[in-house]
Amino acid sequence: MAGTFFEKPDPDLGDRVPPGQHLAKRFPVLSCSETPQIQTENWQLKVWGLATAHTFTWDDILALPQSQFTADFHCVTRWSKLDVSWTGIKITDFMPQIELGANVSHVLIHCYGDYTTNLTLEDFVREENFLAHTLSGEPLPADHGGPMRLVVPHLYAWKSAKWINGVEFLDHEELGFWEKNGYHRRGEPWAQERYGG
Ligand SMILES: Nc1nc2c(c(=O)[nH]1)N[C@H]1C(S)=C(S)[C@@H](COP(=O)(O)O)O[C@H]1N2
Ligand SMILES: [Mo]
Repeated sequence: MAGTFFEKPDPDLGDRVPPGQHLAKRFPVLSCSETPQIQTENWQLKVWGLATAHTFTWDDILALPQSQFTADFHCVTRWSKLDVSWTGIKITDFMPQIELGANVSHVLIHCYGDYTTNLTLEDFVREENFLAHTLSGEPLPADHGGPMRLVVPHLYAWKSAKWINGVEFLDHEELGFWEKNGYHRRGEPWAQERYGG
């Protein structure tokens, strides 16, 4: 099994692979629920909480600047996938569309299928974070979070919420699905922030 799906990192890539991780040969699918089927014409992204409530449609989001990304992807179950290529919208290009209230310090990301995950505002609003609708030049497959997912490359991949449909702005931390179930509140792979904390 291990030999078929995973390999030890090449020494040349050693500095790209966080401690305790193996390289996945393909791109595994990891979901804790069935894959929801969402048509882009019905898709919505809502923001609420300490921000002026607003609903973005697919066309609203696609009208924002598009960027290409190459990002490494680290799952806490110990596989990593290097150089995944995506197209989408930078969070730093999305945020100017939102009227934030005072004292926002955290976000809770919501998804079709009810998955949630939490981030500090600082971890959410980073240059390298994005909303992805395209994977390797093809429309993002539903199993990988299509039509739209969040990608947060600097944290374990459970923060990269598939089927995103909401961002709730908060002045305190509220834990998401895995974080309530014993995973780390932040999940930084180089520090192996896997559980607790
Ligand atoms: N909505 C939702 N997002 C999710 C998950 C999930 O179960 N539901 N799983 C997370 C986990 S644990 C990982 S490793 C990645 C897996 O993404 P992939 O299936 O595209 O590899 O998605 C994350 N985002
Ligand atoms: Mo994961």
